[in-house]
Amino acid sequence: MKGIVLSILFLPALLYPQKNYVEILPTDTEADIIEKAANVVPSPRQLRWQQLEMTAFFHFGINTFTNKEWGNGKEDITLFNPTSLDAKQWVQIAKEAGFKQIILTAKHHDGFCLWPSKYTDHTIKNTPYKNGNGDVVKEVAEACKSYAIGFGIYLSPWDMNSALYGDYEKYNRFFINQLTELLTNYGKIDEVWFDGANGEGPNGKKQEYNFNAWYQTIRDLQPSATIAVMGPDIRWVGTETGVGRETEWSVVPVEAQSQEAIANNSQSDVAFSPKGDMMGNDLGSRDKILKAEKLVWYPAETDVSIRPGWFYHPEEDNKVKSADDLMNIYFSSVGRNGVLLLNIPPNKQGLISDSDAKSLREWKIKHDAVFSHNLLKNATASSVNGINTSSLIDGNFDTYFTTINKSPTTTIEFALNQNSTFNILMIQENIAKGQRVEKFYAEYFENGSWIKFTEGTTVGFKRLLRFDTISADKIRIHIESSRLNPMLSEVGLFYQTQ
Ligand code: FUL
Ligand code: CA
Repeated sequence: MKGIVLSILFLPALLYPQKNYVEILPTDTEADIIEKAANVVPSPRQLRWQQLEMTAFFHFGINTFTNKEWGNGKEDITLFNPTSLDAKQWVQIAKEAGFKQIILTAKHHDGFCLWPSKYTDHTIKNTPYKNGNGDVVKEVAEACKSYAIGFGIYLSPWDMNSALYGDYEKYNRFFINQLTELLTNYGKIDEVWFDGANGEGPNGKKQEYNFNAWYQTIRDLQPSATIAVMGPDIRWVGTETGVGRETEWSVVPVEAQSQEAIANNSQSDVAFSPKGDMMGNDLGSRDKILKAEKLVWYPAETDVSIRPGWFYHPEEDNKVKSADDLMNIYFSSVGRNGVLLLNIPPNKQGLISDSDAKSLREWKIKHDAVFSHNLLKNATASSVNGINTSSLIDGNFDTYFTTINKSPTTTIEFALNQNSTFNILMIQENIAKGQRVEKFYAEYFENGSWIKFTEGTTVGFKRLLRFDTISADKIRIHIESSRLNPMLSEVGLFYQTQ
């Protein structure tokens, strides 16, 4: 009898082991579905990636020399001749600005390969660069290793140069061969980025991609690499402006992973911007997940270029985003539960231009001036129904607060040891255990009463909110709604002077 009671008690834990996906059954009640959603967690590779917060893109290739955004596969590749390429300079600038991983366009839609691929002549070996002995993938991979930051590759599924494009068997084999070269000859690869753009090849034919075989190749050769955009691990946020959603769920119905949907939403012609259906305001609310058949952990990557174009164009030297622009982008990407992927395109010399480096340096100084001083650091945290409340301000992501009896609501009060001035609130959920918070607001104490100063919906890995400057010595955060008990890693209060 006792045994039966025990197994009934432990049944929910057995039913919902924490994985990065979960099936919804027709018999599941609303409460079952919420509980399942609350227990979907990132895979180890997804968790590592989310914790990077900021990754950088290097768009570099034949377009850099033809001054185009998209080539057509017919360009004269002998134009490719960077005079003073220095991959260490690229990586050093990115690292000093706070980026933890970079992704290089090994091949863009024009089909030109930055490495000497054996499977086509349209490569760096047939250019004057280093008399045909150059390999930019190798140079960047080695620079990343020496600066100890992650390295990823962008390999365009669409290849406007390949004569095989349009032949299902031959092109997929060719693509896997190229992928294999990149995944075996350059050490550890941390991310593989497949673009959604998919048009016609040189013979006017469209190609069907054997994505599952490509994914299998990556899992076999580089099991810890995340596969982004046209891939199962990382979702394109749906814009290319650096702006993510205010409500950003990393747990979404599996339909969000549909390759067809991603391709339809991406550019099929350079004159068109992404169509943006992926920018629906709500991908993962209760309304959406209650209708789903399967839920997956599929977090948002927010990509944007530091310049108007993805490739370097000299006429854009005075259109580089300023430190303030980059700060805004930080808030609208990382601050909205996304990972920022900022493109910094090297120029024709093979260097990051001074204007880009300057903006990045200035932004980093601003960023650190704000975020190195958490005004709650020495505060006293309390909560009537909280457990581990002090772990909210210990500067350690892995230690976290939660509620007793799995309560989905709570109030946490922070008493500062002096009156302080602030205009930014940060909240982080311990996503290793799931994403749960659905609604919250914050108040400060003044003249005997509590006054609301900000509110939000989802939190996720990181939520940053800006508001008019306040001076107070007490604040509190109300979690109004959560899927099961909230699990919060860190809370911060910061002040940006200008
Ligand atoms: C798009 C491409 O067409 C752009 O050229 C760029 O590479 C961007 C990151 O993705 O779909
Ligand atoms: Ca903590």
